[in-house]
Amino acid sequence: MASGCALIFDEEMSRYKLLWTDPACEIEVPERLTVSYEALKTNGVVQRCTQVPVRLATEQEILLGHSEEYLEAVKQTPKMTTEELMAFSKQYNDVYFHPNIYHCAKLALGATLQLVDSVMKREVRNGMALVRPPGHHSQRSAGNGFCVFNNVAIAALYAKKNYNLKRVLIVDWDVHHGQGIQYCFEEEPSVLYFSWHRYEHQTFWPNLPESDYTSVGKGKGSGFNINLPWNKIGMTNSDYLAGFFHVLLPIAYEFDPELVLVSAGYDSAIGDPEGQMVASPEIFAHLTQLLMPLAAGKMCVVLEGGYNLTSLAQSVCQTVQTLLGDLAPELSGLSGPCESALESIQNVRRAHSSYWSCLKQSDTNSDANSKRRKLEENNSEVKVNENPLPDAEAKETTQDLVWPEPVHRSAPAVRTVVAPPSGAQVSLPDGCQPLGGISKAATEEAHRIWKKDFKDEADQMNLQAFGNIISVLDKMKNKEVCNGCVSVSDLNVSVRCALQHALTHLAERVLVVFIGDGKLPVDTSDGKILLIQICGEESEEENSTSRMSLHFKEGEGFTAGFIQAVLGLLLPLAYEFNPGLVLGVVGEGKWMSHLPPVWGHLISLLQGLAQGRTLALLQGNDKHLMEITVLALSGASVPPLGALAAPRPEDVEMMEKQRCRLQKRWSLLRCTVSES
Ligand code: Q7Y
Ligand code: ZN
Repeated sequence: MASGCALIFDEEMSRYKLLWTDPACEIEVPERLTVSYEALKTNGVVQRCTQVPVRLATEQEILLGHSEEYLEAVKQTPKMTTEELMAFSKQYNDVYFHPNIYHCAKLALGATLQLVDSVMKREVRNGMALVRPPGHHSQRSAGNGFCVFNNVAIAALYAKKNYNLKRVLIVDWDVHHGQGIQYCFEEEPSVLYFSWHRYEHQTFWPNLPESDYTSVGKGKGSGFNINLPWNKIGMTNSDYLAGFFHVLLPIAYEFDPELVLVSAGYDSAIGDPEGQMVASPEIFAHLTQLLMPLAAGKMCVVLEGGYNLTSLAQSVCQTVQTLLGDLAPELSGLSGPCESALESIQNVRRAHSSYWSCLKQSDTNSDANSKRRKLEENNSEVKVNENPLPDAEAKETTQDLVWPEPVHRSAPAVRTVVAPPSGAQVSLPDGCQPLGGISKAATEEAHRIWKKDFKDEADQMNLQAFGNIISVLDKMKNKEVCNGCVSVSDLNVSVRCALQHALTHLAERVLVVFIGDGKLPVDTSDGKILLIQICGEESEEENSTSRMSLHFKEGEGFTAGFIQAVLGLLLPLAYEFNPGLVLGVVGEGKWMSHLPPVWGHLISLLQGLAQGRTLALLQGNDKHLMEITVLALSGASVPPLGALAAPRPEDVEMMEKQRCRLQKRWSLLRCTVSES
């Protein structure tokens, strides 16, 4: 499996600038690139990446996305005088030309295509191209919004053509709508385009009606264009995560891309004069992390906007460090999305509900009314997250905002330790080691917990498991390792031991994700434990907001239901809970044969939590399950889930019941506005 992260950059792309006064264009400066690259160097990131040289895009490649007339016109710009360049620029909207910009635009596109080649040839797993000029606004016959050639749109066409790809996902997290990409693929079902953007009901640039959620694509491409408009400024980490959990990720999983391209603009980050949003640079670590399990990790990130040099450089570092496998930083203080974001999320989900089975709500069937009534009751006292900046004040304040510098991130050389069942041979990926012997201290602690809590339940086998569990947790505490996987025979006592030790020595809050039947003996009454159970049997009604249990039957629709639960329920709950440790527990059960692929994805997606601290406890001797667990824990990519069947209606209903029950306490679960 491919590893490594490509970084593609050339200083040459900083050698053009605005030569006259134009307030609309003055923010697009050469320093955007040099400052970002310097930050990567300072953080030791450049040295850890695979340096891939840029190249000039060929005319044939440019013509994949642009008309001959436009190419011919742009080709003339290197010879123009400043006056001629000014006049030339005026035909387009908010773009400036310079004698060297044609050269740079060919390098920007060439760099993007080099990245696609490196990833598709498996020379690296993923990578980032740091380029100028950006691309997502440029159109077949027009430059627009600082963009000359549409780097990412052409990259998708190039990947389809040269690698015979049938499904490419483009995620545009820039704060502007990449209308150029939308126009390019509007009728194309092979390219799924997702963009969120500052919109403010069409009052924000580029002021297009087609940037709204109602533009879902045309003809065969219907359902393959997703616009999530932000109608207020001041959107937060919570709003962005809600957009991922409730819109992009479920659709992306159902689409099952073979390649992910990111139009990575950082004008959506805090401090940006254009975006006026307040999401922190660290959010990009999480957005990246959440996309990495798709397409077996094949992800090409390409710079678009970003005009606050500090915020831009920090955000670029967060992105590349995540591509390299560094542990995601903590996101604290998450809550639900604000009412305006919720409205947009609900609208785009509804606009796409006939195209994606993950969005088909169970309340389109007969008992919709009772469900709606229940929803109303539950929502009546939901507290709504007020974004910190009222519109009027935000304009003046967001640019002077100060925010903490992101904390240093690193990953220990040995990321994962494994204690397989005795005698079993498990193949271990890079960055992964056997746990080995148990320290004296861990053995003593195992005995202490046994004597105190278990008396006659524990035996020699459990004592061995206790020792392993305590060893792994101690290594996590000492930052020797990041996570671990331990084979156990008795789940109940092992979980109790792990919780007991973790809550006293490692974490204030533990998220327990339990896949299995029966009841784990876990006391969730003090709020320090959040227990999410996914099992094969219907369980009794719950009323605790510290527990959620979901049951799926084996067979058709299992994987679809499971992943929908993970994306739309488990992850929002987990992120809002913000645990210091994730305990992933798998018991034996008849649905086990379907579990490993989707469990691998679950473990990968959970790596954004607790700074990657996960302890997996696996019951029984399923070698395949242990291997996929270890693969995901080590940060390697897991195999794609393939095309998903529709989740079963009764499963969707069960999940929506849990959302209704829990969204009052956990507002990141919300994906609809309050009904009043
Ligand atoms: C394009 C862009 C690409 C100045 C407002 C001018 C400029 C719009 C172009 C933005 N205060 N609007 O950022 S990512
Ligand atoms: Zn932008």
